[in-house]
Amino acid sequence: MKKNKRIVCLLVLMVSLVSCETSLKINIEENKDSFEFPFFIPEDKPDRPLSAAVARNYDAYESIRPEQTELYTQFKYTELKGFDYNNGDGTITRRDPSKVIFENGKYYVWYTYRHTPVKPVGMARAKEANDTIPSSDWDLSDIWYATSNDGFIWEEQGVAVPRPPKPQPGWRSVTTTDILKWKGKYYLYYQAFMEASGLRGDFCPVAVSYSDSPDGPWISASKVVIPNGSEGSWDQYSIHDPYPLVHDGKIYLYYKGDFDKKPDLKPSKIRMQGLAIAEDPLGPFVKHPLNPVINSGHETTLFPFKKGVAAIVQRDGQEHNTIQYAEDWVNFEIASITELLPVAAGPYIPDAFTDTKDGKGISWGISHFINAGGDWKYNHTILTRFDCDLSVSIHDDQMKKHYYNYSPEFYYSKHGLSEKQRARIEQQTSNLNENKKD
Ligand code: AAL
Repeated sequence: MKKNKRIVCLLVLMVSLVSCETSLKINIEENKDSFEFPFFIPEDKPDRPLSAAVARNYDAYESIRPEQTELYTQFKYTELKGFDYNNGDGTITRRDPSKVIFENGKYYVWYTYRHTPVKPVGMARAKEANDTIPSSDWDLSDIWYATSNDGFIWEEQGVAVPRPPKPQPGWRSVTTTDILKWKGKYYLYYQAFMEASGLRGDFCPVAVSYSDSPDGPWISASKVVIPNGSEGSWDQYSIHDPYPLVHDGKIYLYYKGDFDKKPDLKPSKIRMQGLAIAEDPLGPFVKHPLNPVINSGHETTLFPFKKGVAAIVQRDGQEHNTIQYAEDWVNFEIASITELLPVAAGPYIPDAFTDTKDGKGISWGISHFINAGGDWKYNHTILTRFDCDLSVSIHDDQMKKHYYNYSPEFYYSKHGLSEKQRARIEQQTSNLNENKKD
């Protein structure tokens, strides 16, 4: 009896499946035009079944086409003139540039400057570092600055913020600075190391110096202005890449945290970005309760855009190689995906400090290339210029292409298999042949 029941149920199921498929076929046949996706893609999201991918094209992006998206761009790079690196022997580094500002008829940029008698020994050998031997590329550094009339040829002006004497914050190294102009005064925020980077990790808080002129003299506030988080919190060790903008009558300072360190994973840490807000440049800065606010990226690079703020998110994390946007300056969404993004970019942002409600975007700035000589034994970083079209004021089609045609040589020389990978593949092949013989 049970067997007959099962047969009957199976028969009923098959009949209903066939009729459902038939009705679907009839439905599509009768309404073929509406089911087939149209050749000319509808401007607005059509009221019809859409795949997740096509629905996302309408819901998540400004335009179906990246080339028509204001917050999409390619990036172009130009070698800077005016900076000497001792033939790349690792004793001089310039890196992690600030935003670029325009004052007194010229451009200004500040950056980490290391000039040590020897090249860095590396963070893993931080125990060997001393007053003249740097651990990392940014150990034993000061904040220097340069000026330019065109953004391509720079004149180095010298030190802006030197390392202060012990035990002041930054006595070991002051690095990775950024500039704020607020009520006619200038503020340089920077990482303030009190131990050689790598001894415990890349651990530091943020300190600040201020001046009446971009040419200094700079007075240290002699205090930590953005402290490390409480024990067990995501930013308990690293407050990196301080990046101030002005919004809503306040100072919105974005920064990076390195956390979740798991030595068995490569890389061992993840990096995300947080936000701290103050009404006074010397603090107190209140960290946003939704921190971290950007789930990827490495150095912070943001700019006011229309009502909100945009971010160049590069190097680390699930959403690296994206440009993101937050209309509320807190909740970021991906605006576009791109490549060859500038690393540690300091854009020229004319409306960075104007508390604008209609940000115009950016078209160039200074970024850096780490391990510029291609040999970690002589590790040093150089500054470079980048150009792009993330500006509502320009429309440069050459920046809106979406395909880089890399040469075969680029793939083979820079992205070939390692010996270990070749050995694994050869082993797989021989296993396959062995199995065939059996
Ligand atoms: C940079 C920045 C911070 C880190 C180190 C120097 O790219 O993220 O400044 O501490 O690397």
